[in-house]
Amino acid sequence: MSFLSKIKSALQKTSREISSSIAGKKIDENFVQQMEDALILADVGVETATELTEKISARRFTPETQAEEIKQLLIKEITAMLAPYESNFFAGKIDHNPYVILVIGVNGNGKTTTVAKIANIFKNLGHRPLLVAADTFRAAAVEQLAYWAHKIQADIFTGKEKADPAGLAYNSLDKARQNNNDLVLIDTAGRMQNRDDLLAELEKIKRSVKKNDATAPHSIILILDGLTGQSVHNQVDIFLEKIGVDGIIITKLDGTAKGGALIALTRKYKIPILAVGVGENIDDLKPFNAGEYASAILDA
Ligand SMILES: Nc1nc2c(ncn2[C@@H]2O[C@H](COP(=O)(O)OP(=O)(O)O)[C@@H](O)[C@H]2O)c(=O)[nH]1
Ligand SMILES: [Mg+2]
Repeated sequence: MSFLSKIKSALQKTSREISSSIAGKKIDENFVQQMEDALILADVGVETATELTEKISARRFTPETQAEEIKQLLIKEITAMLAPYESNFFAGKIDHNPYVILVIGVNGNGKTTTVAKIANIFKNLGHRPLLVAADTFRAAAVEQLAYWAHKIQADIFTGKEKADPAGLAYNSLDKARQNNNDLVLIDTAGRMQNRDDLLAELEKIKRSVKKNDATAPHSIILILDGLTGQSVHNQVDIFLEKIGVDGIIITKLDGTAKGGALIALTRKYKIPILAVGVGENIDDLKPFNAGEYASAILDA
């Protein structure tokens, strides 16, 4: 499946909702209300939905105005809103050696899978990633990363079961230098006895990486699950405050009708969207492009 059609099909559930509020409708106040509702249902956020609707209304269209015209207008507005949060992550331009990426997020959000997907992209660009299994509490987590490492023929660094993740993270930088890995991807745990424990552990990992290289971690990527809904904002709040977040990746856009959540997130936090996850396979991580995304959620 081509790159664009993959994004489009991933966002089909979202676009179906929005498009059906527009297509073939007589353009009147009722129409505008329905469009606003559809945008809110797609989780673009009430504020943004209202703003978009007002922009459309301000055009003072006639009943003859074609739905297609409105669609194009929405695409233009959404693209403009999101364009500042595109990133060139996929260009693979890393400016440290080794470049250290810390991957964080709640359990089940897609961290381990996304680490593998990122590694694969960078590997195909000629880099030499090292996957670090810092979720040492669950043997299954290490096995999952090892499975992917084997599959994409990338190097992996693991510790003994229940090894200290911070110590492992520290050592992984030495390992990368010995091994000539120019990219270190640290996969972390998402669940602990409680939230404070998890955050304390992540802080410790960050500190120990910094002890090894004062400039590291060079990027902290927060993985969010596109199926989460509004509580995703709580997750961002917590990780942003306690650990810091340089970029966001939203996974599982293929399964959600709430693909608009990305708009609300960027407007609130102004953090770049590095990529979007559109499936479980290794090549199902796509760069985030504002125009493509806007077209996809409007099925254009
Ligand atoms: N459909 C879909 N599933 C995904 C995506 N990303 C991850 N997953 C699945 O979500 C589940 C949890 O992923 P995992 O990487 O183990 O999450 P972690 O607990 O954060 O490490 C797995 O079954 C993945 O295959 C995505 O973009 N789309
Ligand atoms: Mg995991």
